[in-house]
Amino acid sequence: MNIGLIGLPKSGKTTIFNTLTGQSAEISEYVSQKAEPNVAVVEVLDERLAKLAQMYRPKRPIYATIQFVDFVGLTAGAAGQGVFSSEGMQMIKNADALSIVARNFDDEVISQTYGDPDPLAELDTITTELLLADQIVAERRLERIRADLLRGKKTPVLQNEEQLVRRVVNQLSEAQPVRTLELTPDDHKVLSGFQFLSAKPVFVLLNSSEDNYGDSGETLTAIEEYYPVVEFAGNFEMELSRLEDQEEREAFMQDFGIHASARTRLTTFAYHTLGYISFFTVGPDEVRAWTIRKGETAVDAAGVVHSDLARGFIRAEVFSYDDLVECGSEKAVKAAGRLRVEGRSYLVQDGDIINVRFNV
Ligand SMILES: Nc1nc2c(ncn2[C@@H]2O[C@H](COP(=O)(O)OP(=O)(O)OP(=O)(O)O)[C@@H](O)[C@H]2O)c(=O)[nH]1
Ligand SMILES: [Mg+2]
Repeated sequence: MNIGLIGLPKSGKTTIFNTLTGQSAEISEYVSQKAEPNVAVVEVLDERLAKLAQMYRPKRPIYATIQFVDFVGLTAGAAGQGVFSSEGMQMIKNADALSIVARNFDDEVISQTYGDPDPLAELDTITTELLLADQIVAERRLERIRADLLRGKKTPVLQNEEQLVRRVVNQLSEAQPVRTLELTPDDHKVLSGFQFLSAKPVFVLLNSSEDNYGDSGETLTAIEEYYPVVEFAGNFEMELSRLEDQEEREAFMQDFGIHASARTRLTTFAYHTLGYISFFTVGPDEVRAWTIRKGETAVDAAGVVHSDLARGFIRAEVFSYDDLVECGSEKAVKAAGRLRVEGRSYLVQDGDIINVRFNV
């Protein structure tokens, strides 16, 4: 899973990135020139994994990870080119989900160039930009399909696609994102090739200052009408994440009124709002947590572990973490008849422990 940090210039994307890693990727008030991604691989803390490690005693437990990508040069330099650079657009396309960082802090230098902070206006600009990019893609495709249909290529597949893309075009022309269209799994398959930006799950990160953190209730409520939102004090939390001394760090956090580190808050929030769930693989060598999205199947889960497992999928042996804890051991789970054999299309549940039988 990778989440792209996007936003208008100087909203604090790299600062947020740094809070996640404790790293110091370059931040500045001034325009950055190069175009390259900063990538942070962040472990998703999960108490269940520690418990599983106690039971199976593997060499090491491996936590699930989420990648956060901060793209240097995301935004276009010159006026009239749209908000995002073409490399930036590509990065957005490649992301599984998006986190829009909105500026909610005062900075004289930044305000001179980009105006006073106005998070709602920033969100509006970005939302429009993403919808517009999708609209261009959808309308072009619709024209092509119609030309083909006129030329006599009236296959059911093409006619079906025409209907579907027409729905997308209508949706976008009403300024509604593709993500809120009701789609069948087959529709999803047809549309996935288009990589529509507004089809991606999104949440907003309101980047406040040390001074106004906690005072933006109205703004948060307004944003919540459209997007899930979480507030950060980017700069302050970046400093915190660099403190070596854990006790000192926790004392600062308590004073400031934040209950967990930026990293923990952000991964937890991302999990909840993006519909991510965890499943586990267990054994004496390795106990490991993996991430997939709610609604994904046993064969999807197999593919997350290894493409061979998906290709040669025969069946999945599944039991739940809760049953394991209740029964006390895998053996007892089996004896209680709580180990299930599931097929490819089984919908994976959070906390499933899965063993894939496969043959390649
Ligand atoms: N006061 C305050 N300043 C911040 C905060 N977050 C970022 N800044 C400042 O805003 C400036 C831009 O921050 P960056 O993190 O580089 O912003 P960015 O969105 O990555 O910028 P570009 O990648 O150039 O678009 C820096 O000078 C930061 O110190 C914050 O929470 N509070
Ligand atoms: Mg940056």
